Order: sequence, then C-alpha cells, then structure tokens
Amino acid sequence: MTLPNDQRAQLEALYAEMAPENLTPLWESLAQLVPKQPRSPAKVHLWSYDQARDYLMRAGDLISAEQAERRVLILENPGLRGQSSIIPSLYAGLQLILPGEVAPAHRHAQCALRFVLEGEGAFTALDGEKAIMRPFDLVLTPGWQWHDHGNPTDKPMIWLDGLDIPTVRHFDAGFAEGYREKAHPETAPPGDTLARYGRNLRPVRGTTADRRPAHQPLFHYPYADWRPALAALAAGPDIDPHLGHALEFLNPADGGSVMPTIAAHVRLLPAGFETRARRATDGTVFVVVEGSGWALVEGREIALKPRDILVVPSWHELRLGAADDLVLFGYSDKAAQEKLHLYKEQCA
Ligand code: GTQ
Repeated sequence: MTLPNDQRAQLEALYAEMAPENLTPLWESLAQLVPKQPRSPAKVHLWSYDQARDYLMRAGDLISAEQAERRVLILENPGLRGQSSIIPSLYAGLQLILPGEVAPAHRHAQCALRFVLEGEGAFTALDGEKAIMRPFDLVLTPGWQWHDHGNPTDKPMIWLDGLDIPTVRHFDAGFAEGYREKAHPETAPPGDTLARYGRNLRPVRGTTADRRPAHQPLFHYPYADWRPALAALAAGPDIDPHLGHALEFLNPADGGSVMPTIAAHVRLLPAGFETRARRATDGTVFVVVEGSGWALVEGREIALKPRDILVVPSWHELRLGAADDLVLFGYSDKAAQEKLHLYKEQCA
C-alpha cells in the first residue's frame, strides 16, 4: 500500500504501540490473506529416487527401524523447509525397512497411504491383518487404526508414505499412542479383507460388528489389480485430453476418495500423447511407475523416469507428455478440499 509519508509514519507508530497488545491491522495484509487466486508457497520439485534411496540406505546403516520407530526421510518442499510438508496440507516420506526389521505398532489420528517403490514381501499390518506388499501396491492406514510394518524377506523394502500430518496439525487434532507390544497379534490371515470387500462389495451389518470399521473396510489396492484395469481403460478409444487415461482409487463404503483427506489415482499416457494444460486447487504428489516423459509446469520442463517423485502445488498449470507409455500414481488433498467446497479446476 502506498500512502503519503506522514500518514505512513503515524500508522507505523500506531502499529508499534498496539503490537504488544497482540493487535495488528488487516489492511496491511488483506490482499495476501484473501488472494484473488491461490499463490502457493510450495514449489514444483522433483526428487530423484536413486539419490534419495542412497541417503536412506546410509541412514539404514546408522539407525534401526525400531530405534527410529519410523525410519523415514521426509520429502520437504523447498518452499516449505522446516514444516515437514510436501504441500501445505500433506506430507511425504520415503520409508525403509531392512530385512528382519519391525517398525513397532502404533496408531494416530493422521491418515496414511503407502505406495511401494522397492522390494516384495514385507508387510503393513492393519489392526493385526497383514497386507503383503509388492511394487506399486497402494496400502492404506486410515486414522486411528493400529499398524506395524515388518520385513521378513532378505531384501530392503522401500515405500512412499503419504500422510495428512500438516492438515491434522492445522486443526490441532493430533493424538497418537504406541501399542503395548511390538506387533499387533494376528486377527485375520493376510488378504482376508481384500477377499471379502475388494470386489465392489461392502459388509451388510446385522447385529454383529465387523472386524473392519464400516466407513473404511478396504486397505490394500494391489498393483496386480489396478494395472490391468488401467490397461483395459487404455485399450478403449476415448482418452481425456487433460488427464490421459485415469482411474481413481475408491473407498467401497461410500464410493468416495480412499481416505477423508487424501484422494489417490493412477493414469496412463500412451507413447507420444501430450495432455492439454490443466490446473487445479489440489496440490498433487506424483510417482512415476513406468515409462518416461516430461512434465511442463508453469512453462518449466521436468524429465520423468521411473520411481522419481514430482510435486505440483495448487493452481500450477500442468501439462504431461509421454515418450513411451507413461504410468503415474498421484495423491492429493482433493478429498479434503471437496468436503470444504473449495476444490476448483481449470482446463485449457
Ligand atoms: O508408518 O506410521 O512417514 O506414523 C510418518 C509418520 C510414517 C507410519 C511416516 C508415521 C508413519
């Protein structure tokens, strides 16, 4: 705001006097507080998997999963350093479990998803039921469900953690507790929930309570299931010009997003396909599953290769191009934004 010098001086003196009383003038910051359009403090950024993996393995030599409780390298957005956030509302990290290790059971208000990047045969147990994890499986640990991770294989297991830590922090609504033992006792054989509810079915409740919570029964979306579905979609003639072939992971209890705060999807762009420009208010974290290509974000081109992780903050114009068939996984805060009637997108 430009004001005559003497007016400015008198105002500044007034601000200085009121500051100790925890009072501050709105008119100095109104345009920032109520922006004409989103101006995310987060930046576009790509993490090389190979580079991050190197640091993670070195951390693995220095601290055990049990000592760390969760041995994770946080992917901090360069515009949000010190905030443990990849976009203002969401967190991302790379978690390593070495052969024979256990990440002890705990539960917390925060919702988490895991997207497997490396290794096969380690597990996340949810309320005592193991999901055996394979590359590019999606595994959920919804809020307040006991979970422990373990790796009985002879190879390291690495996955991407996506949590709503900053959202829960924003609401000052975080609770957490450790389980009395390292692992939750087994309550069902691995795959039991997927076998029951993974085929577009949900439990009908009479008078007996189900082992799984009614609002969130399913927690494992294997690559072996989603990849053929995406291939079938891509075999058809229609392709969305802004998204490519895209499928969202659903919660079978309500047909909505996988968790209350986080939505997740996969997409396939056939070789040579380029999307048209699109922007949306949800900040999105992408993982390259297969293929190669590029992302053009606000005019900046970023090369994409398998396992690299790209963050595209809110209201940044994105175009994607596939050199060969490009498959991406993405998660975002769209689920929370829709509930708050904030979500918007704009397609060129
Ligand atoms: O696996 O429970 O990356 O509680 C951050 C917090 C993972 C987990 C993270 C967590 C976890």
